[in-house]
Amino acid sequence: MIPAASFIAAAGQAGIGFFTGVPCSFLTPLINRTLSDRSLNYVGAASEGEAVAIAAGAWLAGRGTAMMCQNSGLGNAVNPLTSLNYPFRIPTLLIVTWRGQPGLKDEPQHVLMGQITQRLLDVIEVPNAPFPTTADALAPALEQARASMNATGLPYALVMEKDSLAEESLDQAVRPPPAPGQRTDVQSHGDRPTRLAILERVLANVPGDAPIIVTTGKAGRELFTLADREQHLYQVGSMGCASPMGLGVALTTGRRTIVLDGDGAALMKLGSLATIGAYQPAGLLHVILDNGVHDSTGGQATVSPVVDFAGVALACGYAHAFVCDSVEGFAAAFSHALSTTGPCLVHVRIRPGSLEKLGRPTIAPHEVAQRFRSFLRQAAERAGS
Ligand SMILES: Cc1ncc(C[n+]2csc(CCOP(=O)(O)OP(=O)(O)O)c2C)c(N)n1
Repeated sequence: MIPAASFIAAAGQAGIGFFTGVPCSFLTPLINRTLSDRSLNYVGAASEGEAVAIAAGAWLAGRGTAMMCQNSGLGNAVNPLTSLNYPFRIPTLLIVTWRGQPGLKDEPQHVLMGQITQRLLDVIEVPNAPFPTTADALAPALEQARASMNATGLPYALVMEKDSLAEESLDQAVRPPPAPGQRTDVQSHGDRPTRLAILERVLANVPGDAPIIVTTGKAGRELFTLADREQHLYQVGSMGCASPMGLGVALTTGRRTIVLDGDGAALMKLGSLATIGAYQPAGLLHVILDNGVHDSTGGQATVSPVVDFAGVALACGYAHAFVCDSVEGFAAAFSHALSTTGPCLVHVRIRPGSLEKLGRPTIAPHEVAQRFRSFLRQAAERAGS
């Protein structure tokens, strides 16, 4: 059994200082410590997949990260681990508990995952080792994790048994409710614009030093076809992870960060809006390109026509939410949003369909990640932060 503070200090030595995740009772001391230590800014996520994406954003912005979760939550994390961290070569230290460890009396819902935790990590090519439980084992375990992540660019997992950590009290900051946000509706109810026309507006108006994270599917392909720039991060997989990645970037840099989401993707991880509203990243501008369908997979309807995304965002604590349905309305909303502080949503209703000759990013995901990371580093240097 080790004190959580010793683990955090050793992680710091290995360059890891950004913590996110979803609790598990085995993790309580570590999460309590990261919450009680105000210098650590633990980000509590709504789901483990979202936490993986938040950590990925923080890593792209220059932080060494750890994502803590119960092994049952590994299931929620598999999609971004395989389709974001793996192709983009984004490392994070996973601290995964071992509920249902064979021989340990545990609840029925943990039995199967307890039997397969390490095998599941092996299958998704996440090297893993037991979480250290003695003071002597700490530094070598973290050095091993650091060396592995540096060598492969991939996540590394420490699997934590019950009672690995000494008890820790909880002194968490009370998060004040955000001030009520503002809603601006500039809908004209005429013909809806194409996604391409809106992306052209984004490119025309976006500040040159603002990163853009774009959701999976045709939105990223269209943006790439219009312009391929170092500040673009095309999320070729990890559906729903654009906004939590944007949260990780915006919280880490404190700067303007643009997320271009789809309605299907936003619905897939709607909990991320709540995390964004709670953590109030000052520069996050979240655009939902809502064509009412899963356009990229053949146009199957989403439930977005019955969803008031602006209302959801405001209920979650966004500072401002715009609704628009024309190029002019979007241009007005987007430039207004760029001048506001606090998380901001622009919900633009568009028509389905895309460019006939649609390209695909020809640059490999891991190159996109490296390019985006150095763009953020240079932007921070230029800003003197
Ligand atoms: C986890 C996951 N589920 C399903 C898919 C398949 N898929 C790729 S794009 C897409 C549709 C995305 O819809 P939306 O966000 O509305 O964007 P649009 O295609 O309309 O631009 C789907 C279902 C996927 N890539 N990942």
